[in-house]
Amino acid sequence: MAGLQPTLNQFIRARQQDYPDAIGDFSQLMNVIALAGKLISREKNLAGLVDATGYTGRTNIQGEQVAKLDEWSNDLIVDLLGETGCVCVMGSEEVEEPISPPEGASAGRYAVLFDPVDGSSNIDVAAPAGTIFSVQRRVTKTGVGHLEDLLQPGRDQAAAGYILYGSSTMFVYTTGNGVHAFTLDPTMGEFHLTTEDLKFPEKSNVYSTNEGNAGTWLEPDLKWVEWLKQNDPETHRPYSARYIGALVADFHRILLKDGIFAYPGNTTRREGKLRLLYECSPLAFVAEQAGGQATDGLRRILDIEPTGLHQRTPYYLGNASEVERVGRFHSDR
Ligand code: AFP
Repeated sequence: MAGLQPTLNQFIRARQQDYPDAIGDFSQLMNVIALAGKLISREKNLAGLVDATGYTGRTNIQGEQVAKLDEWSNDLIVDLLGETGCVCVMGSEEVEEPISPPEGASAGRYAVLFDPVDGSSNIDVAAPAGTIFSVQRRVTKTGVGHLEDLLQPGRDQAAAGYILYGSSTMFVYTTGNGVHAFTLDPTMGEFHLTTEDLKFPEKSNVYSTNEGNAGTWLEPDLKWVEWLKQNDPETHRPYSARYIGALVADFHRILLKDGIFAYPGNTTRREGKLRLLYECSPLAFVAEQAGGQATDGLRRILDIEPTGLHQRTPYYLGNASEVERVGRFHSDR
């Protein structure tokens, strides 16, 4: 029954006692991200009424149009995180360079990367979108705003997760001890635990990819999707296709129901579209903690050594056996 399950805050505080060096910074960070999620959720739900649909007229570092909600949410998260005193640097999809906490704020032990609104083109049509976040421990000793604190491999993440703005608003996170999901009760303004230690289901015959791009795909991906579509009931084929066009929403469905998400590289852009540090790595951490996998076709996403804040990677994410299978199609590439 809603309200009886622990709130996100209570859950994190209870777990924090397991960490001897915990001084409350981490739970503060999670609370601030959750607060941003509640505010973005409210803004998204009222989008047509509060001038939150459409674009600002600017393009971001990726050359993509900046949606009004992208900009608003980015500024909100930067302000909220910057004021905590828990961060030494932030990295956002919407900002080219590392972001320092404001002058006067103390520098904290964490570097936080985020995509403020992933799938923002869905906002105008009242479809799902999400926020993705990744928390790394600082590696530099002094100062703020260092790129080095952001350019760490995904396997070193202290925490990662996402907020899904769908028919419900969900907060899903991991600190490397399982994946936990919370649902926002908007009447209480609280996220309540809905699933502890979430795992991928066993069965899997759904694929999620933008097949409209197939004309530019490389041979391994063409052959893989052709295989998925063949009729062979013994191997549960053909697979069903599902694609929302917002990574968080596509991934959340797969995490709960089964399957694989793919955004391959292609002939014009070998590195694909999705960004390693604030899209792929955090969801890869969540996926692995839920018993799944994430690769670029050949390499484990969490082992990629980042070289740039906005670098991209081909991406295969989901049920372990499905990610292994697509890897076999890629093994001779
Ligand atoms: P937007 O934020 O510009 O809508 O992009 C969303 C996204 O980064 C990711 O959430 C989707 O999985 C992917 O792009 C969809 O890309 P395509 O429109 O090329 O399928």
